[in-house]
Amino acid sequence: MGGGHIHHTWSVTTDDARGYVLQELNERVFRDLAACEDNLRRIDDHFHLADHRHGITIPKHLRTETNGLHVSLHDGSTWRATHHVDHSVAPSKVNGADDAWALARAFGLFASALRSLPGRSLRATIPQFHDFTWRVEQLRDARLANRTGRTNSVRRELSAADALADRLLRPARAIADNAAHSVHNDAKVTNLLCHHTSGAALAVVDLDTTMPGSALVDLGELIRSGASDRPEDARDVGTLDIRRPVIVALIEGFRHAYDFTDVEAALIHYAGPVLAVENGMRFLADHLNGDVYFRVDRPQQNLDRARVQFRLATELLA
Ligand code: GN1
Ligand code: MG
Repeated sequence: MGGGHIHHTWSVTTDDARGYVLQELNERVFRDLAACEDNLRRIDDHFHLADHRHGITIPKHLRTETNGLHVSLHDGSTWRATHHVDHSVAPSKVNGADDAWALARAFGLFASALRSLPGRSLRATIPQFHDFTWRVEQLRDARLANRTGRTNSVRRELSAADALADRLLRPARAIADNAAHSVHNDAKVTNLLCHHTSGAALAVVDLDTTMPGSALVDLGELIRSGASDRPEDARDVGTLDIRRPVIVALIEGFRHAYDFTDVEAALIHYAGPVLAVENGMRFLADHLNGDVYFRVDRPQQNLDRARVQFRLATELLA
């Protein structure tokens, strides 16, 4: 199954017609697999053992004989599997305002459900994952290191990143400072499974970054991934527009299921731009570093991804 930039994913059907999703995990990105596994077990229990219903679910993980969720092979690779969610497909984009409302509500329900997760907080699986200032520093380091000699060719994108980051530094800090629960942290629209005919949201996937964070980050990811109907790596970025009714519906759908505090509500306007710029800086840094983090199919792909994010942020702030 294509789509994800980090793990490798296969759809598997056994001879007795049972469906599974099998993943080889990327341990360069997820270095603390024990933290991932610990979190995932608790999240899986919360959604599959809890007697109350959350209105949204996650795929059920297969357990090993020792109740583990991962299996490491002799070659050092690590794998896990979930049951296939019946009748589901992953959306490639948001089709319109009604669709947007329902997809955002699903992530709102997910974040709401995590509020009642029993016990201690989830562990941080990737430290500083949404630390905006750190992402600014990583981009600066990548530019100075100039490992692939690409720095000169992306001067324009670097100044766009600088200007946008300056403008968003304070709201980004405010979003992080008000984080109070665990959230998904990678709530892009393609991390949902929907019913193949009705389009209804069925399950949230890609749970490795589910850890403490801000629900505004989830809303921001939804906005930056759903605002346009063009792909994340679109090449003709000058013609990329955002769909205001879709954005309104994303906000309303999320809020229908998740109660923001007043402080958070005042920051909603910044969620989309902050997450667009954060992702843009990460894509651009990876382009400068030689595409070592996000999987690419072609040499300029991370640069195109970065340009799309900066364009989206500019449009969202206009
Ligand atoms: C990655 O794994 P995937 O493709 O769902 C990334 C997210 C980015 C996203 C951009 C662990 O998500 O943070 O927002 O790409 N995940 C990780 O599309 O870095
Ligand atoms: Mg994914």
